[in-house]
Amino acid sequence: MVASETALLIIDVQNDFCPGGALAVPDGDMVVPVINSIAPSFGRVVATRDWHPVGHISFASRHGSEIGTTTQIGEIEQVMWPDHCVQGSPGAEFHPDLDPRPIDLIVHKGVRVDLDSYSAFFENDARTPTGLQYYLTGLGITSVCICGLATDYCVFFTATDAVRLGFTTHVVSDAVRGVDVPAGNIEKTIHDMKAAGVILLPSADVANA
Ligand code: VGL
Ligand code: ZN
Repeated sequence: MVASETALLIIDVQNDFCPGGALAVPDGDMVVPVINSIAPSFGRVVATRDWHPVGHISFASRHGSEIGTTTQIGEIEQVMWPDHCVQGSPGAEFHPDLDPRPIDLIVHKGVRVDLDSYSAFFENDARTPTGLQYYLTGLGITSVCICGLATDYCVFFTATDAVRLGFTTHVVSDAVRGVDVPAGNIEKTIHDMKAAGVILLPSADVANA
């Protein structure tokens, strides 16, 4: 068993981020068996779902923009994504092989039509909390292990926010995959996570986290 003050955060293991999905992460489904194998060792497991309304601000279709470009919206540089993880759609469901039994709490993010959210802790205005911080601290959690999709977006922003909030923060290196938009972004964000104090850990070592 993992120490009781360490929670597992499973980020966005949803159909749209897996091969065949609207915003497919290369080999995104490969994280599923790894996550299924480690989740039962944790006393507390939280899963997030990207959960966008129709016409969400991150959808290129709303702006008539090209996918993968960026649009400045107020203070936020918003990447233009294909329509994905629309609330209640099959693409927004968890990958069918993800074992839901160990999951204690599901956090929905990106639910406001005019505001995106990559981090499980704060929306992209860096101010609006999802409430996850208070859930974890209220339970005496001081350390998190993060896995899921995508390394260079939701995993990256969740991990760097977790460090900023004072959690000892691990990313499970073989239980994440990235989109790499723009090219080189996975390498850059892994470098930046390490520089911020995130510990990269293979799943075989999670029991020692
Ligand atoms: C994500 C792009 C857009 C993610 C979510 O889960 O990393 N990436 N929405
Ligand atoms: Zn999204």
